[in-house]
Amino acid sequence: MRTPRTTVLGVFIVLATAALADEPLYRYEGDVLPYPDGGWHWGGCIDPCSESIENGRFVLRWGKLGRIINYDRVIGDTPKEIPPSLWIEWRLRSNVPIPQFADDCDARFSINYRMLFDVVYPFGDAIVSFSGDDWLLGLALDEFHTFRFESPNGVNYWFSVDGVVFYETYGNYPDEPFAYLQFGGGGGCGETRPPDPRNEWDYIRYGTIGYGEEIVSTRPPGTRGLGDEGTKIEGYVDAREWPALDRFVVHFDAANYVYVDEISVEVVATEPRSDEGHCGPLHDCRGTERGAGGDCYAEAGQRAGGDGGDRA
Ligand SMILES: [Ca+2]
Repeated sequence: MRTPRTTVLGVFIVLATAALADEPLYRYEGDVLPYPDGGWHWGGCIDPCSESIENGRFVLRWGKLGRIINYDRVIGDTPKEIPPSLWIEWRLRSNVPIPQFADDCDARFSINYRMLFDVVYPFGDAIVSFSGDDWLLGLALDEFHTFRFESPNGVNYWFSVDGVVFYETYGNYPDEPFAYLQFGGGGGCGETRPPDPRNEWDYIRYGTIGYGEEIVSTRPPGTRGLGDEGTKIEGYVDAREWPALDRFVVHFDAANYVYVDEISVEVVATEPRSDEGHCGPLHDCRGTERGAGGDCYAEAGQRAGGDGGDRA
């Protein structure tokens, strides 16, 4: 006797166009101290400040008294060595909330690259630009967030947090044959300073911005491969088998360390399926592989109102 179950029969649509594959020039993964092993200059952490490596993360603690700590690293010091474009990405967790009347006393990140120089101030729940005119508030406190800087030309640049650009501007300093970055922190200040302020750096990476790398293959839930560029592919999704629809593997023709751009995924719920072994009332697909059965697959797409893509 079958046990009735209710799941969702859906259509999984992937629109794949271009993807970024950014070549890393340097990766600090938080598994050694930034100084002397990570290639940074000493940051000035002395008792009661402490440095440690915990679970692949570089952890800074300040004890009762905050003290500004800064680690510097040279990116390039001749025109030839300075990358033509630059991205920097870092993953940080802090338990220090932003205070009401200050915007610069927790973590910090500085970048000097060609015609730009700037500083941003991340907190555990916010990030603020040097001028204080740009910010992003309301981040989940004491959770990791991914911060990213990008400059395609050494003049224009922007910062984002978890993919959201909060600050975009341009530099107008002389074009220097020297580039460096700096990270550190101050351990918080004011009434919001926790008893044990802590900054955890999971990684800091930088490299040049790449464009147009090919997506070689992917297997989103229920689909049969990747269609031509810009085409939609559709598949069959069973909620019991794919509880995490936002996680699947994408293969590129070159290393991609940072993020995928312009892949959109749309999952359209169509109707509940009430009996294991049937694709709802559409088609009996027992004995076929999920997502590979041509008829069942096609009918599911039609019922969902999909445009059909390049289905066989
Ligand atoms: Ca790490």
